[in-house]
Parts: sequence; structure tokens; C-alpha cells
Amino acid sequence: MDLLIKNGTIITTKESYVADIAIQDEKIVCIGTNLMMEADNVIDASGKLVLPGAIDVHTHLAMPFGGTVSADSYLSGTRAAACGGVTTVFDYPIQRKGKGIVETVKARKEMCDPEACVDYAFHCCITDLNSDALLDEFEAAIAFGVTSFKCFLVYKKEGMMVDDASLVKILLKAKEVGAITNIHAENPDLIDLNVEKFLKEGKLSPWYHYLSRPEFVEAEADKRAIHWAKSVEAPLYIVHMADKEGLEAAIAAKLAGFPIYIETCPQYLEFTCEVYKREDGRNFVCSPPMKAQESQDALWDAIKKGTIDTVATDHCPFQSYEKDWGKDNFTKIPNGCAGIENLYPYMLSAANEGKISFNRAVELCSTNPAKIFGCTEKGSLTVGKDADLVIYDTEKDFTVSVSNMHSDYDHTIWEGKKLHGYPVQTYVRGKLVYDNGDFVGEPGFGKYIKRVPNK
Ligand code: DUC
Ligand code: ZN
Ligand code: ZN
Repeated sequence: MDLLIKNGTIITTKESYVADIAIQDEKIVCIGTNLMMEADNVIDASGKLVLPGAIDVHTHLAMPFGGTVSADSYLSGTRAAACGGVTTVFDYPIQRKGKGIVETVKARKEMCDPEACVDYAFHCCITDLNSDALLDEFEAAIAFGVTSFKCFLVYKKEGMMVDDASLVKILLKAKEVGAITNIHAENPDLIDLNVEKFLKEGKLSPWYHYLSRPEFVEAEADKRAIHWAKSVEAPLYIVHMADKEGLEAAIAAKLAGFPIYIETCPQYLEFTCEVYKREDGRNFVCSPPMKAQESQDALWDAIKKGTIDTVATDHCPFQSYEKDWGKDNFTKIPNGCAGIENLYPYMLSAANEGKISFNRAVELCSTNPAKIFGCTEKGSLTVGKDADLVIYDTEKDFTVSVSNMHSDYDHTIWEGKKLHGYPVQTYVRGKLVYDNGDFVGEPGFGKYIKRVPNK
């Protein structure tokens, strides 16, 4: 054997039990008690948890946005991922006017390949159907391993918005080829109306970022997308759900049997819109913004009840000097925050404190993302799957600081956050990439994951 991990408590979505895991040629080949095999490397995980690596299905690495490029490259972003127990990252290339899907994804794959420290996959954001020609490329995209397409219902002025007719065409074509449509739901016209009013009134602080995109701005777009998905009976995945009203509509559709999936992010579970009143409020500016306590309570309730499917990060950090562009005008703040290294530690700490079970944390951060997005080799500690795993110490206390993160950003919204329990090792396909505070992996080791359509 290449690696034998002994006596850890293995966490699946349903069970927690003490066993040994044997790994050979990047795969889990045997799970059992008192495995007596020779191994090149034996790890004693007594008293520790052994979990499947997290799959962060929502990142924006090296993304041109807000007049700049997000601060984490594929190298630093995936390095940070490894150090937070994330073993697969899904990034969002953006197809632009006149461009194809495969050429868009290929270009990002070429950037990512030599840099990736963990495995990676791509969704593709569609911004222009090129007079419907792009729909004919969906099969080719599937053959390339891209089985999910994202529509922004916002960012109209930025030229990235998809109108309702295009959304319906995409929903239908995606359904036909066994793909899923992801949406960012906010209403751009309402946002513009609010922004124009606040600018005229000289209301320029980050608080007005929230007030220009309050709960109902997100809820309207959530409900519209749900309406179209239901009408054409197509699967829909709502990214970064942050508002109670939209969440309730999505849950109602899901419980009525429609294939509607819901993602939220750690920042919406931890912070409320009150952060925009802080002196450093601009650092928390992302879209959609953090909402009021009522929305946060509804998100946690759905996390506990099992109606939210995934937690991912929307990782899109910017440097302080870039956030400072909007010090005196919230419209100039590049939107996005860090989270890739905080996702799993945050959710596992919530489990360690008894808010949810460890099994549920695994379901939200690993097993469901793998299932929804066709990563057949990943998402659980099962014989035959990739040996992507995290060893977690429930007794290790950790305080997040920019100085102990592994990204390229110079500040984090998670500064000072105290976590009870922390990952001590991360393995990607059996290779140790994180060891007790240090990145020990290799850029370029991460491999592109070709996904399988849902057919
Ligand atoms: N929202 C953000 O805050 N950043 C990146 C893209 C997005 O939709
Ligand atoms: Zn978004
Ligand atoms: Zn995003």
C-alpha cells in the first residue's frame, strides 16, 4: 500500500465509525478494522476524524472584475484551498460575446493546469448566446467535462446578464444534455434605481451597498428563476442564497418535487448586513450582500433541516488598496470576499460545537457537491473513490488571521474568527498537501476533473 491511515473516526453522510483506510495508486482500496497490510506510509489518526475532502463548487480565481483582477491566482487560491481541507475547486470562467464555451474553458484550464495544487473543475458562465449558436455547443461542453452553466440575472451594465428568454433557452438545452443551470439571482434594474437615488442623495457609505441590494432584490430574481425552471421542468442550482424570502420559495419548489438545488456561503451564515456599518465595511462588500438577522436565521434553519444542499464560498478576494477605491463611494468597491480556506474549518467547527452533525457538514461540503455536479470519483470515503481526505483534530483551537492563511490577499473578513477544531492534514488523491499549518503540496499536481452528465 502507498498509505495506511489507522484508527481514525471515519465520517460519512450517515455514519461515524472507527476504521483504517488503505490507499493505493491515488484510490481508497480498503476500509476496515485492524487492517494488517504493509504500507510505505502509516498514519495514526487515533482520536481524530477522517473526512472526505471538501469540494468548493464556487470560486472566482484570477477573475477580471470590478476594474481589476481578483487577488488569488489559480496557484494561491488552490494552495489556500488545500490548507483549508478543500481537495477540489470549481471555478467560473466567463464566456464573452462572440466566444465559444469550450474555447473559454480551455483558456482557463491552460492557466490553471500548471498552477493547481488541488483538483479542479469548471462551470461556465454564459453571457451571450451568439444568436443561439452557443446552444449547439452544449454537447461539446459536456464532452469536455463541463456539465453546468451559470447565468447571471444581474450585471446588466457589465454585459454579463442573461435575459429571461435566454435563461429559458439555457434551462431547456441544459436539461436536454443532462447539465444543470446555476444562477446568480439579483434584479439589476432595482439595483440601478436604488444606486442612482443614493448617489443623488450623497449616500455613499458601504451601508448603501446593502440598501441598494436588499432582501427583495434577491428574492424577486430567485422566484423568477424558480418560476422558469418549474415551467420547463429543468434542474436549477441557485448559487449563494442569502435571503429568507427566496430561500423559502426555493425550498417550497424543492419539496414539491422540482429539481431545485440551493447553495449558501459561510459569509451569509456568519455575518449580517450590520457589517456594512463598520469602519472596514467596504471589505465585506460582495454581491449579494450579507442580509438581516432574519435571513441568516432562515439559512441556518435550512442547513439544520437539510433543505440547503451545499455550502461553497464565492471566493473572490481583492486587496485592501482595491477595496479602498470605494472608501467614499460604495459603487467603486470591487465586489467579493475571501473564504476558500475558511469553508470547511468553519462548517466543521459549527459541527464540533453541536450546531449540526459532522455527517451533515460532510454532506453539505463534499458529498452533495460531488453528486449534483457529476464528480463520480469524489465526495465520500468509499472504496474505489479518489483518496481525497482530511484529518481533523476536534481539540485544536484556531484563530483565523491573514498571517496564518495561505492566499495572496492582504486582509480577510474572517480575521479574529475563533474556531474550535481544525484540519491537521489534507490529502489529494493520497498525496499529502497540507500538514499542520504548512502547505506541502506542489503546483501542477491538481488535475482537471472531467464531469459526468446527469443522464
Ligand atoms: N459576486 C461577488 O461578490 N464577487 C464575484 C462575483 C459575484 O457575483
Ligand atoms: Zn454570484
Ligand atoms: Zn460567484
